[in-house]
Amino acid sequence: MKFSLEGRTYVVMGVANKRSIAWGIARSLHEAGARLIFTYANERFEKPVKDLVSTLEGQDALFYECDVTNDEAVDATFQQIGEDVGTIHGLAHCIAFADKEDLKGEFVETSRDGFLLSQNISAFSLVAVTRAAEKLMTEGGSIVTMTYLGGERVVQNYNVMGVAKASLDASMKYLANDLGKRNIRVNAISAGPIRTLSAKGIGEFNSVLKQIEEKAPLRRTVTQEEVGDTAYYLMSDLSRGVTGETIHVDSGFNILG
Ligand code: NDP
Ligand code: KAL
Repeated sequence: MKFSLEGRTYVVMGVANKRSIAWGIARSLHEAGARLIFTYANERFEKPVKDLVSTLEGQDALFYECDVTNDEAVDATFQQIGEDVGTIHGLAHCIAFADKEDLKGEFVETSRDGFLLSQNISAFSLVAVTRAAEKLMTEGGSIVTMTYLGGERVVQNYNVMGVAKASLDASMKYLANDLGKRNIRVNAISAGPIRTLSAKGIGEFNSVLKQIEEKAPLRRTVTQEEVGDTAYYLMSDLSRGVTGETIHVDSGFNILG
């Protein structure tokens, strides 16, 4: 039995399908008794997300469309959430995007538009949703974002997304400093590679997985469930003294030289 999150409400952003990391987080929070709110980028995803959530027994979830590139949409979404539920206790930000063309070859070839697009969706969005969500965290709260090792060091092909994750990681720390006085914590999970829709069709993904199986201390890749349980820890009072932190859920791969 988990430390209960009953009576608490969490916003989960970035469920695309059952393989999504956000879905692993949602299931873990659901098992702990939390009420969940889901956002998706556009109405195309409304039905698939609702169908998925209908498999969570006894979950009285709410759903909102929210494209994070649109300030009005972000503000309107959180205003509506406030009107519908009042207080929220946490938010999982599981959103990233870069143009496929910028995820291969040399980083030096990145275009201005490609650079700004990935920064906008993958890094600034954390600032925008935090600003809107914190108003609803009247009892304190916990914000968790998803990052990757490629923001700390050079990982082949990650390119423009690595620079976006470096920006996300720094944003996470500045936000933690701002919001700490209101007892709102902001942390990141750095996940090892997991086969999701985002990873689909990306060249060399299989060889990245193989490298983890061969070299990571645990000699295996990680699962959405393992990331979900770490998000649960960060959302719960078990982590009440932790903010501005990045927890690597990556079978220990990041410690290797
Ligand atoms: P998914 O493809 O399942 O999720 C990516 C999500 O980003 C989708 O739900 C997509 O929404 C959302 N998104 C993209 N653009 C927008 C937008 N403009 N507005 C709102 N939402 C948007 O992949 P993952 O679960 O792998 O990715 C989740 C997070 O985890 C990302 O930050 C990723 O960088 C990170 N991560 C992933 C790793 C992996 O190996 N998979 C490793 C480390 C970190 P929609 O479907 O509605 O378009
Ligand atoms: C070194 C790794 C290999 C892969 C390289 C780059 C991965 C970048 C992740 C980024 C989020 C992927 C995309 O933006 C894909 C996008 O261009 C096309 N896909 C889509 O539009 C789908 C339909 C939607 C749902 O996707 C999004 N994102 O909206 C990194 C690996 C080892 C680890 C990974 C995959 C990290 C990560 O950040 O996801």
